[in-house]
Amino acid sequence: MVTETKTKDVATNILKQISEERMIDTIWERYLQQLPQCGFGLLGLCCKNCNFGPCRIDPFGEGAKTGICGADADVISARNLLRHTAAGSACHSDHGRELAHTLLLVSEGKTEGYKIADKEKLYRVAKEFGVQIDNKPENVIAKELAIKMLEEFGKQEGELLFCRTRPPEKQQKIWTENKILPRGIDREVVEAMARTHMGVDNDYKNLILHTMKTALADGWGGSMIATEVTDILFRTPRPVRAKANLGVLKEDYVNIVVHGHVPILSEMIVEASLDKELVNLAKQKGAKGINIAGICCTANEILVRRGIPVAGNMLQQELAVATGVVEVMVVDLQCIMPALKELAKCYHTKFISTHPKGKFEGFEYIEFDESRGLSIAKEIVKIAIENFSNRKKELVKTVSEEQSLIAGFTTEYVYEMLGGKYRATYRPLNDAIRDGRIRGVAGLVGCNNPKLLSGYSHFIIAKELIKHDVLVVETGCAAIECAKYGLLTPEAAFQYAGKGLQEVCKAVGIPPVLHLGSCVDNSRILTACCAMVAEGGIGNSLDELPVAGAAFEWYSEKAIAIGWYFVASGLLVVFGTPFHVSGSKNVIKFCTEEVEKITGGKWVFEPDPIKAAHIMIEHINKKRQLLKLKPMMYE
Ligand code: BF8
Ligand code: SF4
Repeated sequence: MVTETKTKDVATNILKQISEERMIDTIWERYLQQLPQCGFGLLGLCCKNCNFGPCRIDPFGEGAKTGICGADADVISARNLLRHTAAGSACHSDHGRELAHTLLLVSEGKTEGYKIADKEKLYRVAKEFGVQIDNKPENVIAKELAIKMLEEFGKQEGELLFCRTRPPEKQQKIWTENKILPRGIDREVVEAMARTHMGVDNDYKNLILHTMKTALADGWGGSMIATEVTDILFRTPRPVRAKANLGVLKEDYVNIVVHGHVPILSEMIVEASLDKELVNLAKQKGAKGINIAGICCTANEILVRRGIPVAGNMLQQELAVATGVVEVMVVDLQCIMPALKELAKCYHTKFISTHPKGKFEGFEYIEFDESRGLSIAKEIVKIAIENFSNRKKELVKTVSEEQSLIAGFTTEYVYEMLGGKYRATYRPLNDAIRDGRIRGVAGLVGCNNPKLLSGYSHFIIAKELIKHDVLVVETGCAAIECAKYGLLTPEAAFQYAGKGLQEVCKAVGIPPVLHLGSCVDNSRILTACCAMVAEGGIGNSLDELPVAGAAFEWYSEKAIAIGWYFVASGLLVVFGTPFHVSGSKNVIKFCTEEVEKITGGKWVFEPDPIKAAHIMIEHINKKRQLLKLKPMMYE
């Protein structure tokens, strides 16, 4: 079957074509095979929550208007929405829990290969958590912090700490008044599941309020913990040069692709690949060395901290294997397509899963364990080296596309970069916005989806935003996508940015599109927004800031959770395709209009990327007007 990717990424299109010639289906064929997709599913009007059902609502004709229990379109779609959000929040938060647990093990000396890499951050976050740090050894502080963080997951009463220490007062007040300030991370997810059981919560607005509470537990809870602990264990990123796209996979190297999300594994694989003995062994086998490349967000984690090349984003996972030069693809959790197992039948690549929570039929399983982290990583690297000679020459098809980029911008680094290390401040950024050099800031995050342009929309939107002097910050697969088109370079400012943004980028030497990390690092966007509010002059709360966000090509439930915590925090969020609730006019109205009266944020669903960019620009303009900021300098 001949299918189109709709992206302009040359590497993707070449390897897609190669796969087709080899009669190997990729996500694009499988997507076509599903068309037309089920209308009830798309509209959110299908319910399988009990064995009276499955039930479905007829949105247009004379068919049923309620399920067997009497649940109508509003209740069914809102329940589905809450379940999706709970799954997304759970995924991020469970990742955060793993990091906090690793911090605990490190503090107890029970790990191999890990250490506290960012002491300054350890002390800062420990203080924030109320850990007394005077005269205490570092490992004791780390232990107390890890325990307090782990308690955030299991808290039964009270409030999530970061929801009190970080956001502006107004957001805290809104959450308290509407009873959506999360208590414990796990508690909100469990409650989401309980509320969506038949016969519990039957008020769609109440269900959506809990949707926001569950999402807030992700953004200001699980994800924020994940980011902070990752920085503590593996150091806070600083701008670093690197390369992205499938061309980073080199024929003359032993290639290991790390795929998934939790850097506990990928960091150790990188560490192991530096081992002299293993490098020599690779050379003995005829390779020039060992090349690690990432896919998905674990790629972003090791990119922003170590400058490790990114092979690609989610949609490129199968294509990486199609180069025929991947000796090992080692995976942990999230966004790893079960389809990979089919590739194992064709290519020499060894697929290794490592996590008890994420097993794959057809993959080799090597359980990862922090107490032997480095040893296990070395074992995996060795398997890759041994597999180098098993390449099937006739299937080798590397591509040349690799693009330079700079990644590794953080909330902290923006302070230094703009204000100088000794006068850390957001003042220059706020001034640039106030004076009309920069219109505002937009967050472009999330996935790539064959339903839209397989990632290309991120480039279109980012280009349009920077042209209108909007500084863009990115995470996840959106960031990898824009990297491929060169937007993550300082030179991109001269090519694409408006005059005002260009001036700022030139003065500071930054790209117009800043890569902030993985999807859990969307928490960095929250904290950067808080820093902008704290600096003053461009809004006294998050909902007043001239900022907007999009996860235009979202596919994942995690993206729904991300979008909701931004909306609940007062921001406008654009999705290219709506989440599956369109069968309920009331739910759609609540998400796209009424919620704004509660949180100041709202959803927009817009399938045209240029229109999506202009919705964000208009929103930023509206906020500028409300703040009575100066007109844009060059308009
Ligand atoms: O967590 S952007 S496709 S890889 S879900 Fe997955 Fe989406 Fe990529 Fe990262 Ni995020
Ligand atoms: Fe049908 Fe209600 Fe059961 Fe859902 S909960 S399957 S709508 S009877």
